[in-house]
Amino acid sequence: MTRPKLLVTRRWPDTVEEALRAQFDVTLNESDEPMSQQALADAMGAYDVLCPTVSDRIDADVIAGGDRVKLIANYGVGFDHIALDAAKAKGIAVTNTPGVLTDATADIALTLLLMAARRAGEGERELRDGRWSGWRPTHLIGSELRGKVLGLVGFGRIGIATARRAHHGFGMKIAYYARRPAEADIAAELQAEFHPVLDDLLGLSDFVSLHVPGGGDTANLINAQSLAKMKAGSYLINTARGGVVDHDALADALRSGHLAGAGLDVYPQEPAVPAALLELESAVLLPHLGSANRETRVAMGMRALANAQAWANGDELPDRIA
Ligand code: 8YV
Repeated sequence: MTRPKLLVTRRWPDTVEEALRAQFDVTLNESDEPMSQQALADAMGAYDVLCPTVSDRIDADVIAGGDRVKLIANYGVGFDHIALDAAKAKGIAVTNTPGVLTDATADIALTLLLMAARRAGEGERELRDGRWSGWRPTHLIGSELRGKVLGLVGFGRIGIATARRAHHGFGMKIAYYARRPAEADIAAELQAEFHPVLDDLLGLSDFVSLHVPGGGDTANLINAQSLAKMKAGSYLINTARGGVVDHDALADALRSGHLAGAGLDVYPQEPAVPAALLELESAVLLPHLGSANRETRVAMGMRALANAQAWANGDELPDRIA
């Protein structure tokens, strides 16, 4: 029996690649470079299943490139890089990998929050550059976390996991902005205050952490006006999508000192990083590490494989988003 042809656009952990090969006729992009838009479009006519990542733009032109792909099994939870409407119009199913990267991403949100609050990146740079002149009472003073308000913009799986770490681990107070209030048990566990108006949340938070999906609805949600509503001396953390933040406005807010710091893991045009931010000591900048631990990257691959298997068996897709 011929096995379905499956294309993996970037290398995945070895164990996942082996598991994929046991069931599919697998082609891997072995190069360190992402595939071109043309190569992705050509793949639409050559494979049954396409497994992209956040670094592939599966836009309407790519989807129009051929008629063979029946499933796009994304390796990741966010899917703003995939033109869902175009996929739907062609009857292509799309899946993602929810749940398995919640803890890893929340860990990185806390990493950024701690690094920004305690000026850890700035300190390490100073030390490595040989500029550290020794301990002194006023050197690289950061902010206490206990008792400070962490405002979460979006209160889904990752927002809640971030809030749990901050509240139970660091004694922070939790407030959140979302479309609807959280389940009563979660709100009670975290003593979390619901704010249906974003500006209200921004105005009372010492730290703001973004956990909304990317895409048109949230593009530049955090812009010059919203940054102006944030408390003087507060911090912005983003592990969601780069497009949610206007980075020029963020650089202005950091430069003027209105914001004390920012911690970013995602950027609008990755791997480009806005030049204005690179020059600012108060910006902690990570290269999209949200899900980057061994266990999580394997679990993401296994979840994409489970979706591909379900598709091959004609079963309901566990994580169908289109
Ligand atoms: C992943 C992410 O590493 O899952 C997501 O949406 O942003 C990441 O943390 C990446 O998307 C892999 O495709």
